[in-house]
Amino acid sequence: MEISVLQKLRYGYRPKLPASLSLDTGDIGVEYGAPTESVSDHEALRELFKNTYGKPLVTFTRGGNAGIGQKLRVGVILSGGQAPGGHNVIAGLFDGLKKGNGESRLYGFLGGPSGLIDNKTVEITADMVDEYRNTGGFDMIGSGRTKIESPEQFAASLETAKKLELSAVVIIGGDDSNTNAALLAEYFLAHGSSIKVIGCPKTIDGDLKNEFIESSFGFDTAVKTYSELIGNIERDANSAKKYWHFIKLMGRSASHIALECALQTQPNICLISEEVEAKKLSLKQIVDSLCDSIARRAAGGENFGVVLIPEGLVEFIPEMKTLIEELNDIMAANDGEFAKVEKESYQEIISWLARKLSGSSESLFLSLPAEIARQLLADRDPHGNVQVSRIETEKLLIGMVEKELAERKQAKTYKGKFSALGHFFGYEGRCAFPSNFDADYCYSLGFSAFVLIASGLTGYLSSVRNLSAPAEQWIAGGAPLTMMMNMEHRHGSQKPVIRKALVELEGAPFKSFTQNRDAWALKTSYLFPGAIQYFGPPEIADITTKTLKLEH
Ligand code: FBP
Repeated sequence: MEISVLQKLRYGYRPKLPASLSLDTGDIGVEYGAPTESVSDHEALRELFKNTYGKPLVTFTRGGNAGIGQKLRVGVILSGGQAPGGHNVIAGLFDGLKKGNGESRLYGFLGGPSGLIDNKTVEITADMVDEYRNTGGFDMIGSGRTKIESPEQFAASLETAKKLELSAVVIIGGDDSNTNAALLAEYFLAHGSSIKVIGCPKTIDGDLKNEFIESSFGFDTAVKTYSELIGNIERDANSAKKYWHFIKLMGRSASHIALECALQTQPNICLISEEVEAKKLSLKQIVDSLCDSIARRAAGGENFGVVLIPEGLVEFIPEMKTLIEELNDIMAANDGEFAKVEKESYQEIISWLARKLSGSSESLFLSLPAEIARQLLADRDPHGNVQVSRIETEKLLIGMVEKELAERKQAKTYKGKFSALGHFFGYEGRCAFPSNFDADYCYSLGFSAFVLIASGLTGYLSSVRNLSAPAEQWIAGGAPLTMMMNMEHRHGSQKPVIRKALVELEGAPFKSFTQNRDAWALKTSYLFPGAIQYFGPPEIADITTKTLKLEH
């Protein structure tokens, strides 16, 4: 197979490990902390996770570990959206297993969690790992979004794991997939099986985060990739001085990606969904405020600019949120009926829906451009989420801003020129070659997952902390999955889930942004971060995100 020069050079990159994991495996010791509690709903979760609730935190230190040299058979799953570094988690896990005992084996479940349910596996060999070291993508074994949900799916998962005589299953995924990991760990124990389940925190969205998981992997590379592109667009905007660029950025719910990109590139405007929700801003208020900024720049002769829009914005605008919730319920409750009308003309769908929506949602739905209304009706993902990556919020806002500015022109309150272009940066960032940070972090997470398994632990998320320090000073260990959980209302009932970490309006990254945003809105202050540097001095090649630095 032909490979690029960069790929060849990246094969030779040796990921850095925390000092505790660089020891001879026999010298890696395990230190146990105090028992833990869930985020909230302690009683309900203690009841649901009778065998796995409340385990202690774990840190690896110099010491000894009786189980480390045992022969292990482990299965690994890549779950959910791609994130740069997934292959390195597998490489770290593989190298750890082989270092512990050369006869240990690693199996990859093909196509995500469905590979476990349907027993679709491949043995991961040394040659295979070498072909994917330090590369982006999940193509080594593929990924998928199947949720292990029904009793039959849980039973089939256990049966596969037993058939393969596995010692453990490692699930590399986001909050939903790791909720599944917690449930699976509990299920295995409750059904008398000693097969362990360990999670690894993945998602470019950056919303699987807490005291023990400082960042999910992939966020670093994705935001650097988007920031390079935004910087290039800013330079183009500042050269041509004729377009407003409206850029939607991936990140299903949380605005971490948009916020980090704003800190890296200093655009004129960056909307933050969490702030929109907290201030209960309506679509009209958002559009008015965008127009005010555009008009202020126009008054200074600057008829160009850059606006960043988080992908999940629509779900945080109160009236849109209500509309989406109503649509979710209608679609779930009228599955068959909806499928029938779906085939009819768009007008028929609208009048069918209009009969079911509340008065205010109906008028909002009818006021939306047909294309956006259609996108709101697209299939939900297996976890019941609206597929926000498919909703063209950037186009919705451009259309509404154009209309509002035209009205202001007529009223002679605005004299500028407005020509806008829409962009969506999402899939471009999910499979990039992992930055040195993600390459190191992922390798460490995989290696740490091996130590957790060898130490006989289950229901843990591999944890590597102190990430804003050099890799040797990172702290490796594990955090019990139940300590990240609470009960939430999902599809009509209370479900145990890992709490999503949204942007904190009291947090340092958001505060740093609000201190500067008024200046950036008026005066062109763009920063051009350029491409990810894979080689070179550590201050540029090993740099981490501003979010991580500000939070720690
Ligand atoms: P995960 O939460 O599974 O990591 O996926 C995140 C994400 O990349 C979101 O940013 C985006 O909304 C979604 O996946 C897109 O999903 P899909 O790959 O199914 O189109």
